[in-house]
Amino acid sequence: MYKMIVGNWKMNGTSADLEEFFDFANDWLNPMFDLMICPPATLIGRMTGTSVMIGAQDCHADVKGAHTGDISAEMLADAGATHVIVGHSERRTDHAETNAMVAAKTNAAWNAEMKVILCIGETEAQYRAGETLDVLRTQMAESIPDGAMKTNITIAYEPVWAIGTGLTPTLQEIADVHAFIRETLVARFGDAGAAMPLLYGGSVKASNARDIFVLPNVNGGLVGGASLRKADFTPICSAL
Ligand code: G2H
Repeated sequence: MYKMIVGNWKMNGTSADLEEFFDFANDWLNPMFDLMICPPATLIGRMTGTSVMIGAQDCHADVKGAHTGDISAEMLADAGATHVIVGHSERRTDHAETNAMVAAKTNAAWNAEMKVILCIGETEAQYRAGETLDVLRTQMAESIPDGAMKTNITIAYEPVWAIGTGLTPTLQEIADVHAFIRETLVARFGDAGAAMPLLYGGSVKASNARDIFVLPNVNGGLVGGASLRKADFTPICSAL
């Protein structure tokens, strides 16, 4: 099964941190899996020319225009990123991003010939109310555009209540949710849905990575906090 680990640095990292990362990244470069880092946009240009894949953390839905502080997919591609995360729950919360906006960003990324890592996940209240599958079904229906296939999209399941909290669903819950996501993708996209990579994200750490990564339909992890330090990230990469 295809395997990948994506480190999402969020709003962390300076050029000094990147130098430190490259000092030890060679330890993990393993032809058996793809390793991607999504640094802050300020560092994308500094990552080019290495064997680590480069992802951005967000893009605007427009190609250009009066959007102070925003960055288009075309600009991210021009800087050297091949992938972009869209729909991360922190974007949905901090910037009120809707499923429709996530779909528009996905199309913008595809138009710029970038690949998308599209995040879905339920809040703690939705989890407690037993609404997880309904929430995910709606998010997938409304935020994944027609035309999705393994060469242009990866779906990341990130329960919002597990992000940065140290909490994770049980292994059975992760397996069940990933099976549901797969089933839903296959129902809509057929063989293309069966082939799309699925990542788990939310408090992935050394102590749980190996157990999560062997679950069916889990092609790897989207790792936030634990991707920032060698001592935390190395065992996660070794677990794949
Ligand atoms: C979820 C994840 C990375 P963390 O956001 O996207 O973060 O691993 O810190 O929970």
